[in-house]
Amino acid sequence: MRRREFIKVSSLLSATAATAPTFLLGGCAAKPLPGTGNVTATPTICDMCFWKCAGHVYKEDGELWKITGNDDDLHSGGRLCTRGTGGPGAYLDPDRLKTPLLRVSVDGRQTFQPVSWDQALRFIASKMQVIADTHGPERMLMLNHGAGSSHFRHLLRAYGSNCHAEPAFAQCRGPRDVGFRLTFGESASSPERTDMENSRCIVLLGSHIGENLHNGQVQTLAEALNKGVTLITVDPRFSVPAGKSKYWLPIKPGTDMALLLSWMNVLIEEGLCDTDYLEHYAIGFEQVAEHVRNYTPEWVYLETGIKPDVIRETAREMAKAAPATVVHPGRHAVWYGDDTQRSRAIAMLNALLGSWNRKGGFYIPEKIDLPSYPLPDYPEPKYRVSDAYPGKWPFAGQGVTNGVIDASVGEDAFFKGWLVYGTNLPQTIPAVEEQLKAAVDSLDLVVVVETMPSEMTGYADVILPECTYLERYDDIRNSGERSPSLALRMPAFEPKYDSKPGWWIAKRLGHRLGLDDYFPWEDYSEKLDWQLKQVGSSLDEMQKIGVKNFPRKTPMYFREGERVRFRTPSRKIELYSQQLADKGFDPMPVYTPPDPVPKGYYRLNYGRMPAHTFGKTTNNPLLFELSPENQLWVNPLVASEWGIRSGDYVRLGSPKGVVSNKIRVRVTERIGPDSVFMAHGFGHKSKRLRLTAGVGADDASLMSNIKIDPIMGGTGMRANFVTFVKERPAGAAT
Ligand SMILES: Nc1nc2c(c(=O)[nH]1)N[C@H]1C(S)=C(S)[C@@H](COP(=O)(O)OP(=O)(O)OC[C@H]3O[C@@H](n4cnc5c(=O)[nH]c(N)nc54)[C@H](O)[C@@H]3O)O[C@H]1N2
Ligand SMILES: Nc1nc2c(c(=O)[nH]1)N[C@H]1C(S)=C(S)[C@@H](COP(=O)(O)OP(=O)(O)OC[C@H]3O[C@@H](n4cnc5c(=O)[nH]c(N)nc54)[C@H](O)[C@@H]3O)O[C@H]1N2
Ligand code: SF4
Ligand SMILES: [Mo]
Repeated sequence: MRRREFIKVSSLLSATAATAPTFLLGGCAAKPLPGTGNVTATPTICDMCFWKCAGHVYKEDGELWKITGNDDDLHSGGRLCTRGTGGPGAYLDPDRLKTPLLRVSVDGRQTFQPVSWDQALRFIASKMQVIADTHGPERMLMLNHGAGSSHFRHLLRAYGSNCHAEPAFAQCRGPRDVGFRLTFGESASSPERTDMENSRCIVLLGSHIGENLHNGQVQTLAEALNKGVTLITVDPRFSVPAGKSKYWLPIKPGTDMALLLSWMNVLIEEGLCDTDYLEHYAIGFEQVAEHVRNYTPEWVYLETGIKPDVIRETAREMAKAAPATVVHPGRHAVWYGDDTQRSRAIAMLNALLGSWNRKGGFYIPEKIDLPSYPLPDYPEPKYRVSDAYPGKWPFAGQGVTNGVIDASVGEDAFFKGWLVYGTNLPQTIPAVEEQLKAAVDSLDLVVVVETMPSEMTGYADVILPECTYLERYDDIRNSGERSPSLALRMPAFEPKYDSKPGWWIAKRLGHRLGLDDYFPWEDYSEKLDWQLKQVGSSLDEMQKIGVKNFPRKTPMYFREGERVRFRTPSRKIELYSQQLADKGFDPMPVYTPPDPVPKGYYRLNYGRMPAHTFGKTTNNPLLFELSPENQLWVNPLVASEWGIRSGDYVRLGSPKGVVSNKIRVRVTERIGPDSVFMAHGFGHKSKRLRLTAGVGADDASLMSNIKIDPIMGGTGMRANFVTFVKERPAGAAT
């Protein structure tokens, strides 16, 4: 078993060396039997995506051997996915940022110059001080993603700004969380609080779980399938879960709302709703009944292409299994701009089935009450992030990336400085490049904290090289789940090159800003140890075990007949939303047909591939070797019309004249003739990402028709069209 893992890694490495800049796994390749030397195991929390699986870094005689899951970690089922196992590639990547870099002008040309940490931090602190003195600290904005952001959030709070925005909201799950909150008073959480392991019926709309590889979630779906769950997958593409489903509904893209409303119609018309639950907990049932009356399966068939008897049969399947039915809330929910309303429709359907906080539907997450380290209070900021775009997106609840970027353009811009942590905005926000350029032209300071020379670093004044997750402490993992647990990330290695842990950077910058009181620890481990001791553990214990599980203190589901006060204005589940009506929005979701596909064009469909996380792993030598490029799924009819075959390389063009990099074609019946499909995260432009630069196509660059959700500012990305471009245009990258 061990030997096989070893061979796999070493053969990967030798193959990599042929195409990639050479790197070595410490010399363990020379050892005949791995695991026979002095083996140590250091706890970690994977950072290859945002799911946070706990694992161990194994070293043999001090050299990296492998990373595996932590058996005690219920969140990951004790296993890491392909990307998690490829974590060493992030540490060993020779293209990593190695030293702080400062933008300078040499002979009239701008370039980055390596500088010391002292110089870099002095520069940043002096600019931040001027911003605070001249405009107020709230004018400093953080754009961030990932667990490591917490150190910099803390720094900015101490400095006086609570303005931040992350793509995980406006480019990802914002509409879902807002839609669920409007309905149930709570979000669907991350990790999602779906009780799939106890479900008897699971409905997926999009949500290509299996390609979307959030480890624990894939395992619970697999478990449910083993137990004979009825899986209903709604996806225009024959996705991985579609292949495992009892019902695959190949819906016409962009028409899910009609289907959801029709399912509600069937449940209500056929008396299949959980009336006790609704009487007890919900308001607005009569209005919903009236509202969905016209969304008959016959009418909806014309919109969705899903036959009326299939709509009825699947609704009955859901009702039969209810409340152990979960209509999955999805995660990447920014589709057509009416996404909060679509997410509300999903929430409402779950409510009609009585599945919210019932076994097999959704559970009530519980986490540990982990005290914060005693520190001075943060100063009270004068402005909130929403003051940067007054009157817009009333239900956003969090910073909206597009809004804050707009509010950074021009002399009178609201924001004067940015701290960007762990997010690659040029690839992450479609059609943003012009705005980004205008923003960084206006800003007084742009700091980018990164591990890799991503496209975003090209916009920075100062680039700070953070060490990877394998070389640092971060905050304790304490997420709400079915059973509470704590998990530790600690350094398995010294930081490579001149990179530093985030906590160290934040502390040093805090020192230069006179904020020492907020950073009383010499080493972050002191802070973690203090926190752990408050809950009966210690750093010492966690260094040995990595994950500590605690018993639940509260019930996981509503108890029979229990009185519940929901966190909505009415204290009930709001099928009818007065909150939305008061702000001029539809109180119940209304279906709007999607824009039709222009002649000669195809819908640009996109999603995940198992071996990569967006563009953040495509340069990882181990994962590059497994999956070097993305592919374009093309229906055989389309392929024959254009005379293209599997394996050919093509370019795509957008209606705005943008032409993509070359992308390899995969001709397959699994996609319909109105769309093409690719994985997001490829087509990097940064030449310093030497493996992946110019490889594959970037979906974001082809998106120009963006549908902003008026309720919360989400970036609807699915209303985009592409066509095939025969000739290589002048100036194309590859
Ligand atoms: N391996 C891997 N796993 C990941 C990630 C990763 O980068 N790599 N990222 C993680 C993150 S942050 C997120 S947000 C999630 C995202 O993962 P999901 O939430 O699952 O993403 P979706 O956009 O819902 O799903 C994409 C699917 O929607 C289908 N689709 C396209 N248009 C329509 C439509 O109009 N109607 C319906 N019903 N389906 C449609 C596509 O064919 C595709 O199968 O994945 C997570 N998991
Ligand atoms: N066109 C299009 N756009 C999308 C999507 C899509 O499918 N298509 N998906 C959307 C979704 S669901 C999401 S969640 C967002 C995600 O978008 P982002 O949050 O921007 O995620 P990544 O693109 O993975 O960029 C993460 C960056 O963090 C850097 N990084 C990695 N590890 C570390 C670390 O330890 N420290 C620091 N400081 N930096 C690190 C990586 O090098 C990388 O440049 O994108 C959204 N945008
Ligand atoms: S799902 Fe995979 S990449 Fe994401 S944290 Fe878990 S092991 Fe790491
Ligand atoms: Mo996401």
